[in-house]
Amino acid sequence: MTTAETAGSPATGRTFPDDFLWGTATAAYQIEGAATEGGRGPSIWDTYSHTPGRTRDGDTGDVACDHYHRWREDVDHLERLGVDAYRLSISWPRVQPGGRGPLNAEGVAFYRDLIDTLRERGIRPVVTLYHWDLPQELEDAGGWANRATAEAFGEYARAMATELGERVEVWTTLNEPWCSAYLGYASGVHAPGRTEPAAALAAVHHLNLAHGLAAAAIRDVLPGAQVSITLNLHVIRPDDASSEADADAVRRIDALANRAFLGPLLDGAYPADLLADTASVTDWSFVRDGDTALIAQPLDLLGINYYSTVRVRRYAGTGERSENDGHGSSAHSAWVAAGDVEFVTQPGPYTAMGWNIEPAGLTELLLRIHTEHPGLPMAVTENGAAFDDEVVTDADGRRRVHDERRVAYLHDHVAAVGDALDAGADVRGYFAWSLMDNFEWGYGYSKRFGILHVDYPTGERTWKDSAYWFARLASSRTLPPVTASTP
Ligand code: IFM
Repeated sequence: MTTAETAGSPATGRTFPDDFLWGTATAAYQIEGAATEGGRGPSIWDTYSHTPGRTRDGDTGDVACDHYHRWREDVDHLERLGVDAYRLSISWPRVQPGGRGPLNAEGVAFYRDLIDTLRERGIRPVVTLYHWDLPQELEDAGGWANRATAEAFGEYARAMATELGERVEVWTTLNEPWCSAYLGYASGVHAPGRTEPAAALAAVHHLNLAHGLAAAAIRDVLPGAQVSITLNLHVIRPDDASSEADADAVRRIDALANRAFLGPLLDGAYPADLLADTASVTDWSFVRDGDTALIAQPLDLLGINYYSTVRVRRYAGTGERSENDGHGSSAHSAWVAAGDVEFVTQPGPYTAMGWNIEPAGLTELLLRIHTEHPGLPMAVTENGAAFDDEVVTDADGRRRVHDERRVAYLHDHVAAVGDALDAGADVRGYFAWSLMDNFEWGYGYSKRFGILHVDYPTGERTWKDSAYWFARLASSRTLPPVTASTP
C-alpha cells in the first residue's frame, strides 16, 4: 500500500458521526518510566525485562517515555491533536504496590491529576485497569493461574472506582487477555515468561473471571458506570479455502483466540469445542458454579484491537512447522493443544512488525461481532502500525517525520471502520495506537508505533506527519486525503 494507491481512495472525504470518538491510546508500562519512584511496586514486566535475554537489547520500561514526569506536556499534545478521548492504563503496582492491601496515595494522585487535567481540556478519559503489569507479589503467589489473582483484581477495581469515581468516562477492565494468558503462560514471550499450557488455560478463565468481578465492583460503587473490555480478536483465514482440514484449523484457532473470551463474556458459556480440543491439557475444573454468569454481565462497550490477519492450515506433519502468528518466536507454542495447526506467511505488504496490512479484515471483524451480537456497541480501541521512521530536518529547519506509510495505514483502516458503519455496525470510536513511540514489550524500543516520535535519550516529542493527519481527521470528522498530512 502506498500513498499513491490510497490518494484516490473513494473513501476519502467520507464523514463520521459528530459523536464518534476520535482518540489515541497508550499503556502505563509502555510510557511512564519512573519504575521505582512515587511508591510504585515491582510488576511482572519489571522482573521479565530485567531478566537477560527476554527483551530486545535488554530494554526495560525503567524510563520509557518518561511520561510520569512529562505528562503535562503529553496532555498538551493531546489537546493540540484535538482528540475527543484518550485511552490510558493505570499501573496496578503504582496504585497498590502489592496487588492487595493499602493503596499508594502518591500513585492514585498521579492518575487523579492526569484525569482531571484531561477533563479540563475536554478530553474524555477511557481508563484500562490492566494492561499487563501485574504486581510481582501476585505472580509470586501463582499469578493468573491462581483464582485469588482474579479476586484481588476485583478489589483493586473497586478501589479505583471509589478513588476516581465519575471522572472516568469508560472503565475498561482488561486489555487483550489473550496476550496475558497465552503469551505470558504458554509461549513465554511476555511476562511472566512461563511455558505451562495448563496454566495458560487457567489464566484465560481467571482473566475472564477478573473482568466479571471488576465489572460488578465498579457498578456497585458507580451504578451508572460504562464498563468495557478490550479484546485483540483474530481474523483467521484458511490457507486453502476449499480444504476441510484448513477449515477445521480455523475453527480451532477461533476457539482459542476469540471464543474463549467471547463465549463466556457474551454467551455465558465456554464453547464446547474449546473444552473438547483442550481436554488433554486440562479438565477446566477451575471453572466454578456461577463463574460464567458473573463474567456475562452486560457490556456497555466492546473494545476491539486490530492490526492484521492470520492464515492457518492443518500441519502436514513433515518438515518444519511454521508458527508465523506475528506474536514472536518461542520454542513453546502460544496455541495450546493446537500442535497440528500451522500459521503460514501471508501476502504483504507488511509493517515493521512483519504483520500484513489488510484493512478489510477490520471491517470483517466489526461485522462479525455486529452479526453475532446485534446492537452491541463497539470501539476500535487500538489500530496502528510500526514503521522504521526517520527524523529529518526540512528546509525550514524543523524536525519532521514523513511517515507516509503510517498515514496510508491509518487512512485505510479508518475507511474500513466507515465501511462497517455503513453496513450497520454500532462503532462508537477509533483510537490510534499509539499517541507516541514507546516500549513495545519483547521488542523493546526497536518498533515505533507512535504518531508522535520520541527521541529516547532526550525524551523530545516530534509530531510525525501522521499526527498532523490525525489532527485534521479529529477536527473535520471527515477522512482526509493521505496527502493532507504536512503542516
Ligand atoms: O503495543 C501493543 C499494545 O500494548 C497492545 N496491543 C498491541 C500493541 C502493538 O503490539
